[in-house]
Amino acid sequence: MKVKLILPALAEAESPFWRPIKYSLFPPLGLATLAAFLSPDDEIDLQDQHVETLKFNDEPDLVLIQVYITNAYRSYKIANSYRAKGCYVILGGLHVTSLPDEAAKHADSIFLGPGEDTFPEFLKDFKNGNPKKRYSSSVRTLTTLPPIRRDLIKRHKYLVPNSIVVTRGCPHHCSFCYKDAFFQGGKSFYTQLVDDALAEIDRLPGKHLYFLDDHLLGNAKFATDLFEGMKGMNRVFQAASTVDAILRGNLIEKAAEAGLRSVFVGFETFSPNNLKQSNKKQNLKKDYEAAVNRLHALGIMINGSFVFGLDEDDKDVFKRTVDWGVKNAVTTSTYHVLTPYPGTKLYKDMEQQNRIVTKNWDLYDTRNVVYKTTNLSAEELKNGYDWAYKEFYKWSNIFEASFNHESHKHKLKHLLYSGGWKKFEPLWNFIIKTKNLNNMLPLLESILSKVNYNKMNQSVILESKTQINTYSKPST
Ligand code: B12
Ligand code: SF4
Repeated sequence: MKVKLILPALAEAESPFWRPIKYSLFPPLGLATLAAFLSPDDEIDLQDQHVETLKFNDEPDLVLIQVYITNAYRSYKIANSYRAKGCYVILGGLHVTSLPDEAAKHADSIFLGPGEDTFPEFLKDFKNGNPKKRYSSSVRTLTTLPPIRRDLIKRHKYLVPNSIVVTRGCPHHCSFCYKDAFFQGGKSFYTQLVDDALAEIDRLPGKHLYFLDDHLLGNAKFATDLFEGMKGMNRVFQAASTVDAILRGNLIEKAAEAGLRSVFVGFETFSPNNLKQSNKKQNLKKDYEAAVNRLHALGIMINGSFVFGLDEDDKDVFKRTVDWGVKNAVTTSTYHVLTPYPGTKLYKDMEQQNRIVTKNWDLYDTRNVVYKTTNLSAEELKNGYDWAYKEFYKWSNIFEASFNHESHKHKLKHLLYSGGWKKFEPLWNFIIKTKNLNNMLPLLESILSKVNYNKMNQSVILESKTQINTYSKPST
């Protein structure tokens, strides 16, 4: 059978803010995961519109499309055109799970939640000629999965071809997060077997890995065993964690020993009321600066995530947040305008309060204001968000933040990583055009090389270890 798997480009692909490098980072891992359930005899074509021009002159038997919120309209168009040719089209992913009735109008079958249990079930039904209209995931396990079809990924087109996920979901329940909606009907946080995860890592060439897990440190037992197993594998990796997990116990030291060199941290807001509004209990009463110091003492760079537009935010929030990041030598900051994704608690609350102002999903990209604000006007929020990005990534601030590190090596790494990520767009575009992106990986690996601890750093670790006693209460 001929099967086509498509990741349509996000709406931003046509906007002036399109940054080709941001969308040439990761290959379509979800689709390569699903492809593993197909037969070796199937003729498979996996296309990612972020890095290649889609071919439409084919007539596959089966078309799978991954739908995110801001590629939804494009996905529906592609689905309609293949259905018009008589191909069987199935849609799945986050947005289909949030709004199944909307998606169902453009598909022969739709899939809610993760696909590891439902896609193989569908394949059986499809072969028997009686596929269902709707499949909802309920069996949540990552054991005995066939190896991801990484051979279908065009590695040279990505800066980070070695993306990997060894857990699914997260133990927390933030009200703006997709997580609860996506995983409803079954477990919302589960892990691979450690040996399977290590085997998957072993199959990946080179040194660098990027864990796309929502919270790699979320299950302490699993993470401890994983990091133990990774020692000696000579890897450098990037991942995501919460402030809480960074401060608790000594898991973060184990992660650093295993090769963790940069971490995405959801700080989101400094206001306790905003944290309560977002049900982000795990951040309440946590000392963000202690977390930052602890990471820096371990030579780990930080990508801080911050949300603007929560109800307590005022006009000063933008400057406060940027200044804090610079002062605390945060390497990169990701700012978001609060976005009520359909299916989330935040969306339901806002809809009840009549605060949703548009349902144009193309605008739900965390750069636009799609709801009625409270303290700030929509214009102030949008301008403040744009200002924060410009301000944080001004050369003077990049230099100042870099120089706030103790070690010279960390200063240099910070400068190269932050400057390289935001300041050389034309160069990135040139490298992408000349198809040399994957050749940049050794440079990334060297920027992520180890910063050796020194006496000063050790004392910071000890200081933060004494502080953790006060924060050690698990928050889930
Ligand atoms: C990689 C990634 C990206 C990449 C995406 C491109 C790519 N090549 O994958 C890039 C960097 C472009 C990106 C950008 C953004 N992202 Co992003 N990203 C992720 C991340 C970290 C991993 C995705 C992944 O690979 N997951 C692992 C695979 C195995 O799971 P999966 O893709 O979901 O696929 C499974 C199922 O969904 C299902 N499935 C999927 N498609 C289909 C199709 C069919 C037919 C079937 C049967 C099943 C099926 O089966 C798969 C196996 O179970 C997720 C977080 C996460 N952990 O998922 C956030 C996430 C998707 N991103 C998010 C956000 C907010 C953004 C940004 C808006 C951030 C920003 N401010 O710029 C932008 C724009 C996204 C948008 N406009 O919608 C949110 C989405 C919220 C939402 N409700 O849409 C997430 C969930 C993070 C979070 N915790 O909030 N992102
Ligand atoms: S901690 Fe992160 S992934 Fe987990 S529920 Fe909150 S926002 Fe979502």
